[in-house]
Amino acid sequence: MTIAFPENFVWGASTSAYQIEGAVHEDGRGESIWDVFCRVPDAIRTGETGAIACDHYHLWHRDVALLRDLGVGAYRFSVAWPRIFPDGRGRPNAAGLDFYDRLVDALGEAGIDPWVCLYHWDLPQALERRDGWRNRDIAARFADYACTVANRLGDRVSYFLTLNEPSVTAWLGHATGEHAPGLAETDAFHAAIHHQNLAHGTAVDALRQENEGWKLGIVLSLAPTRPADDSQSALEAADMLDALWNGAFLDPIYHGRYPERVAPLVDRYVDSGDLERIARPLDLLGVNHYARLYARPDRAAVAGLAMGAAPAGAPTTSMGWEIDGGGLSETLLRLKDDYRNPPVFITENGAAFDDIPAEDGRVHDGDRIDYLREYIEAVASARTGGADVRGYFAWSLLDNFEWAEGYDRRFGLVHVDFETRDRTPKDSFRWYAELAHEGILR
Ligand code: IFM
Repeated sequence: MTIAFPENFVWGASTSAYQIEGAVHEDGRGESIWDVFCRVPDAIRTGETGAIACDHYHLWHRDVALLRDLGVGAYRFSVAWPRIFPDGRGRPNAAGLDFYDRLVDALGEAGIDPWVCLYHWDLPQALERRDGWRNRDIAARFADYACTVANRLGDRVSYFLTLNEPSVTAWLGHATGEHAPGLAETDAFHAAIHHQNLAHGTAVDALRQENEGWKLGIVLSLAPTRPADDSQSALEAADMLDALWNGAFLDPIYHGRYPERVAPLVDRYVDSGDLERIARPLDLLGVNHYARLYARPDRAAVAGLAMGAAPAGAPTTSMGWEIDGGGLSETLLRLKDDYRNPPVFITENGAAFDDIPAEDGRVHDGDRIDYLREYIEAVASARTGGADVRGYFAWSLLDNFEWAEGYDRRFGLVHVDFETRDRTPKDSFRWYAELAHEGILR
């Protein structure tokens, strides 16, 4: 079966700053919460850090050349907030802005549209010392930072995305403690939900004031939720997970209110005018999707429930995440039915597998090609069902630092040798290049 995508459908690839840049002490960059978290014993399964990562800070020319070979029309990357405001406030660090300026120029020369994500989890540690996402003041700090970046790059960049996956920051960073800043506290969890929404809305207002022509959006991690077993309590946990994971971010943005189950939890952080500000119209919604989420009650957990990403016996990636493109089409059709069918770009989708270079020096990752084909087919089927999906960005361009999992969860279209930093395009790279070139899924 072949599926033709429209000519203006955007094909892209995604990365994020802390996962690829390295150079954490260079050119005046301040510490981020991830630099600190990586030093906590056992926080990272492999004991590794993002200190060097793919060394993209030095090898970015090579990575732009790879993007050109891949033939994608767009590249989504994130700006490291602590490179711009090492102390969280004050005067911006010129060297940090210069780095992204050069990158944007090089992308322009290569004919690739830069999509700038302003926050992909690397909060300046200086702001964490002032209670990070627990402190309402972060909304103003974020809007300031967003305008500083956009005013520098926005003569060549049209697309700005505010936050990446606020549900993950709230949940893993503040409820389970698996991500930086490593908190597992009820109040922190609830405050982080609302203050991220508020930061998004405040930044959108500020950016619109600077330039009405910029295309603005947010990137949400969205997934259908399911009960982990057929008990009534698991069913309730799945409904609650849906409200906390999906609704807590979608509903304020598209309906101007929190879901019924979430409102009483965040109420005390919500001031008058907040919800109007969060609900300002957007140009697009970025959707990151990998797998459905399976919920079961867990009284000891901050959120009162625990989640997994696969039922027993399901085919999975090396993250243990279920492989089933049906979860993506379901997510997209729900956006159409329940959220007024916003213009959507899949800003992340992809799979980690245990890729090992073969004797011929190549990486034969047929499993990744099968995965991508299945999920891109799901995009096509949601489009046929009326969902307004306008683009797809593969996660990720490069193998990179997979947060608490370290470097051996390889998501890249390009294999990275973390000893030498050599880059080797995998078979999936060539497959995706053909798709991006022809717009035809085979
Ligand atoms: O690597 C992450 C990325 O930083 C955010 N979305 C999910 C990816 C895979 O876990």
